[in-house]
Amino acid sequence: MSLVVRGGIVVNADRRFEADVLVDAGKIVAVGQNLPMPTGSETIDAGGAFVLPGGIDPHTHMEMPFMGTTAIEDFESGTACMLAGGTTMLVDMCLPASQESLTDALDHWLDMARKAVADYSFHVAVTWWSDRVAQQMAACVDRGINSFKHFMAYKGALMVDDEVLFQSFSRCRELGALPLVHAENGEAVFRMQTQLLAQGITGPEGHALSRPPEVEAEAATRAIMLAKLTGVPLYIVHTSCRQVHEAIARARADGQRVYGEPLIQHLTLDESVYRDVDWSFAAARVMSPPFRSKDHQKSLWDGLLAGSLQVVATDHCAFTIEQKKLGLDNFTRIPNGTGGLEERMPVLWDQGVNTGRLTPEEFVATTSTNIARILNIYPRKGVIAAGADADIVVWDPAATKTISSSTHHSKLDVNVFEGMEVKGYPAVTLSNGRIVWRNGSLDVERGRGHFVERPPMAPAFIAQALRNDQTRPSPVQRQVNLQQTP
Ligand code: DUC
Ligand code: ZN
Ligand code: ZN
Ligand code: ZN
Repeated sequence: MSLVVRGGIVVNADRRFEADVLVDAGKIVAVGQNLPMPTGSETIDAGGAFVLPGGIDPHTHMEMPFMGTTAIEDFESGTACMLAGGTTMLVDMCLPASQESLTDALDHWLDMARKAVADYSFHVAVTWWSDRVAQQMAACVDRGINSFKHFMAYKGALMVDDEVLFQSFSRCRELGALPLVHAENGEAVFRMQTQLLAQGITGPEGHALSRPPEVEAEAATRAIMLAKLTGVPLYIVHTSCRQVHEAIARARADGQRVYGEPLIQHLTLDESVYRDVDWSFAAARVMSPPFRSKDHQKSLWDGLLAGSLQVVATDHCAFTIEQKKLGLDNFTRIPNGTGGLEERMPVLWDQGVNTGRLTPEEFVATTSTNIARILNIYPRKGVIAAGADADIVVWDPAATKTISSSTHHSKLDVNVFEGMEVKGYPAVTLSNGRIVWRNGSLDVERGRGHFVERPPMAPAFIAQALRNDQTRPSPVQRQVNLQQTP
């Protein structure tokens, strides 16, 4: 069915302009003024509101088994709640069980995601190394996966050592895939947890004390150097502190493609939550990395403006208060994770655009376009243009809302943004050309989401590698060159 969004101001990452948007069969077919309307097409009157490309949240954990329990948001509830907040695609973390093959895990995640109501893709985690893993990574790439995740924390569970990082990064380079890291030094975290427990610190305040910015900075810097040695770009998930932002900025200034992803939670909530007298309030906010001080927050906002940080995500990993109670007498057992899928865009608009910290174009870049480019799905996603998927948000900058767990669409029984008043909210969301959110209500269809295949990024990587080889040989290449010099 065709449909036209009329009378809005289209905002893309590069510019904004008045235009109508014509949609047919799930795609945008034309963008312009006075478009001829096919007979029988439906009209959405944007009434001067902004018309944005649907958001992409590149970091979620639906139904993930973790820390002795399983995250409760599933692919149906997660993709539904995100549509209410203007996000039309998520990229979830596919986590192989111990020794499970990567492709079996991918099958398992594809199966779980069949009930999704909007589009999705996966990063696949590499948590140990063998020749078979190298083969399985290639098989994943053949199936539309172009990114692999590495946990440098969670000792005894998911944590990888430098051998795995070096081998997997090298393999990513061969395959044209992007390595992602959760950057925290898991050994240091484990030692500090042990010390804190020995001192009798068992509550949520211990969580933040055991994971200071230095553990994140150490791991991020190590990953950046390993990415340089192996000649591969790098994406650092949930960049939460000044030190990591500065390491990324330095690496970029030095010619490395390194990307940083602050979470909406880290941009707007601070470490004081862990000192709350209410255990449940504090535990509900336990995630890794923990929330930081205002100084770190400022650095993250500055990075979004400067372009040294590119993407705002959520790491949506939902645990109820009952699940959090697994760590009632030991903070190291509180399942790590918070929600934000539905709130990411409204909170970023309110705290970013309304405050003048971001322009609407920068908002679009950091919620959609940049990650579409980084993950090689642009311009299918991330832009309002003919040929793109019709994932569109009519954004009403005057709409107000008070965020609450009593009205959100997530399965969570808490909301870390509880009570926050935001101005700027989706009036209408389209997913693949279908109206899924309008007048404050969802109209979704189980199973209507598609798996979005992401092709490998080899051509760009090779171009980058050649440029590097001509101008600034990698350390290994430099050695080879020296040996060849007569
Ligand atoms: N951090 C979280 O808080 N939850 C899921 C995994 C992670 O790294
Ligand atoms: Zn499995
Ligand atoms: Zn993580
Ligand atoms: Zn995560």
